[in-house]
Amino acid sequence: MDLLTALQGSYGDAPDALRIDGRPLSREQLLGAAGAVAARVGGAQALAVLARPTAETVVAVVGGLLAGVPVVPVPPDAGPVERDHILRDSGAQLLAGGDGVADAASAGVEALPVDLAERHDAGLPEPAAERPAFVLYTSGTTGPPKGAVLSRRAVAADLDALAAAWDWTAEDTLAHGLPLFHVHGLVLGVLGALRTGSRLVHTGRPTPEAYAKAGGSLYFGVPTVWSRVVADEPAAQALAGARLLVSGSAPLPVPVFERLAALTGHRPIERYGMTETLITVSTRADGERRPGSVGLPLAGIATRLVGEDGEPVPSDGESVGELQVSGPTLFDGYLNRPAADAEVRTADGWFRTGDVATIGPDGFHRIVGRASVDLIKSGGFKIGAGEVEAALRDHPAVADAAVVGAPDADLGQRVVAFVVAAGEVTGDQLSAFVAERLSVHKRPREVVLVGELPRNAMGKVLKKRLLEG
Ligand code: MCA
Ligand code: AMP
Repeated sequence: MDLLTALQGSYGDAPDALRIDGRPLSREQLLGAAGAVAARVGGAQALAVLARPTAETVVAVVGGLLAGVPVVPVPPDAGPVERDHILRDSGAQLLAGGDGVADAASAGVEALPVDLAERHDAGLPEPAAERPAFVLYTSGTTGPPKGAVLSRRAVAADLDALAAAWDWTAEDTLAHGLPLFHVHGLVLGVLGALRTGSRLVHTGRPTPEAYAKAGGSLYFGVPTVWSRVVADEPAAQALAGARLLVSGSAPLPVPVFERLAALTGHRPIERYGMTETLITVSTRADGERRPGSVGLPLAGIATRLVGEDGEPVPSDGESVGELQVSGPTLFDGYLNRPAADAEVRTADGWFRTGDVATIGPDGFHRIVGRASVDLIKSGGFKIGAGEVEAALRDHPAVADAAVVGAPDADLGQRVVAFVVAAGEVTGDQLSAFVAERLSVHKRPREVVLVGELPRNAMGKVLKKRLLEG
């Protein structure tokens, strides 16, 4: 079946089937402009898209997908270190979006123009389901981000399973303002609308005021967004007319769940996933929505808990183990990184999430935490401590650095850097240095200058001790 079923079909000729940061777009416009992109990219190894939340970004992404060329979203605020890594690693020679020629020239690739007024019927056959749809860059504990290769089949399987779990249909209007370079905002938040045929309102930024005005029936947000929504009572109350509020990408604090339910009359859906597996576990539109729980595996997904000794952990709602998943939504592997790929797969073909969970006798899953302190979730963004530490060490006034995720009421966790200085430098300067080289959301929100870092006998930094202060 076609990946973009509803887009290709006859459904929906509204002039604002999509509204991206205020810009209306009909499906016919999207398909025509994307067809022109598809005609230009055909045969390319990959198409990088500087993924600002704009209609041009959506057109470029759909153009790549129509042509069967893997789409590589680049965070629009990525500094040269992160951007060049993504372009080099993915082999993308074409860059769409941003300031066109200027951005492409500074990145050393060719600019691919996107013109919303163009109309072209690419007339291309549907690419094979095994072809990669996306290469999505995701942070690991060490080193630069890895490119997760996601097939068209995996994306389609996940969207269909989510549509079934959430009763998501062409009658819905999906509203959100999440970034378009990750699974949440792009795969669910754009392709989900194009596959189900629902309308899409992208609010540009995920602010409470914008959500209140969006008129959605279905809303997506990361916990930071929901926590900001409940802090703005009128905005929260404006969501009472919606059908379903969905939270994901990080744990939704129970008080935020309860407050959202009280102010909107909707107990939010919580769902769990990863870039590498897409969304695998969720509560249901027609089922129980329990605070602190992500519910049941989606159709076609199997899960299990494994202890540190490699033995199965019982589903008693109390015993914790590493959550492992299998099913049709799993990625094909990390681009150019067979060793990293081998690390996350078990001998019998399951994916090791690195998340620690419990499963109740009723099958409900609870995510308890992460196995590694070196993966930080801040505002729903995954940030590898190692990548930020490496960026800090590139500063001439930094002798050593250790990065941790400290608890934060707004962001879930905030990036805190402990730095041993080798010269005159301030925390603000170091934070700005990271923001310029990597993405802005990876910058330390707090820098603590220390004389030395606590280490164990093996020389490993004792991060738990840093967190305890
Ligand atoms: C601040 N800014 C700076 C600097 N400091 N710019 C340059 N240098 C600096 N030092 C600017 C930023 O560019 C931005 O500008 C503005 O300040 C605010 O930035 P920031 O403070 O980082 O934003 P925030 O308000 O803290 O962001 C909260 C947020 C954001 C909006 C909730 O964290 C967010 O969008 N999260 C979504 C993450 C997500 O989608 N994750 C999905 C991963 P300007 O305003 O001009 O832009 S996929 C996934 O996890 C799986 C599959 C799943 O389960 O979904
Ligand atoms: P990413 O690599 O950005 O796709 O982030 C995936 C990670 O986000 C998972 O491994 C979890 O640690 C976390 N995550 C996603 N959804 C949830 C959720 N509903 N509750 C808790 N953690 C979540």
